[in-house]
Amino acid sequence: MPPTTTPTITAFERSPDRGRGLARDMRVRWALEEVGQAYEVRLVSFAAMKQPAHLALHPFGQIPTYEEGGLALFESGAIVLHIAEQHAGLLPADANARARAIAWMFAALNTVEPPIVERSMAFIFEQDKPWYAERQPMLEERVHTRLGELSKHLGDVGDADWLDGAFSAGDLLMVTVLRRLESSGLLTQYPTLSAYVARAVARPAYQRAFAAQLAVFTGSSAGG
Ligand code: GTB
Repeated sequence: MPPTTTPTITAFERSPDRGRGLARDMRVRWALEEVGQAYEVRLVSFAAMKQPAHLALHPFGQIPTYEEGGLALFESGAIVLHIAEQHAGLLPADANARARAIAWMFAALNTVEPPIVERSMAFIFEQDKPWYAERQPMLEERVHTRLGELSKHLGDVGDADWLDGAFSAGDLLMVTVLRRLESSGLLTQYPTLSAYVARAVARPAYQRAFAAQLAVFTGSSAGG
């Protein structure tokens, strides 16, 4: 059942990605747009995220959070799953297809995202370390392994548009994960995956969500 009160999510007051839609509120905004659920956004600073009021919502002091009526949630995957369960459009009605779509949600966050994040964390924080030159090719190889497997899956299911039948919350999460590679150039080596991401980001709901988070950045830039 859709909520009776308008949900409120949290997002960075000033995102380090400069409005490129890479912070994890993007996936929540996108899910809400896909199902046509209006929402409000409370912007938080890095300092506010570590204060008791925010820690009461998010034990790790991060964004995004989601509040709706008496419910407060953290973890973008759990939030997207909650939205998908409340509304039609992001999970199939058939029980088996639904279970498979949820498996793709976990695959995005648990199997594909970790090597991507580990590679980018090393790129950002370890470039000056003596082990970086030796470690980075290994981290990159782990990303390639997952990209190759994912590309093969999409190709093997008959050049499918989406991971398993209709667009689902699994695709939504997977695309937000893959987008984290945009600036690395790694994705361009996989035309099937590049086309998959392009198809997803062309969706009107994605475009609305992207514009909304970009407006936060451009708005705050103009003001500050
Ligand atoms: N597992 C949690 C979830 O999925 O919700 C992870 C949440 C998380 O990592 N939140 C980050 C955060 O609040 C923002 S999204 N960080 C502040 C902190 O930990 O103090 C991660 C993120 C940040 C910036 C970029 N970027 O600039 O490109 C990309 C992704």
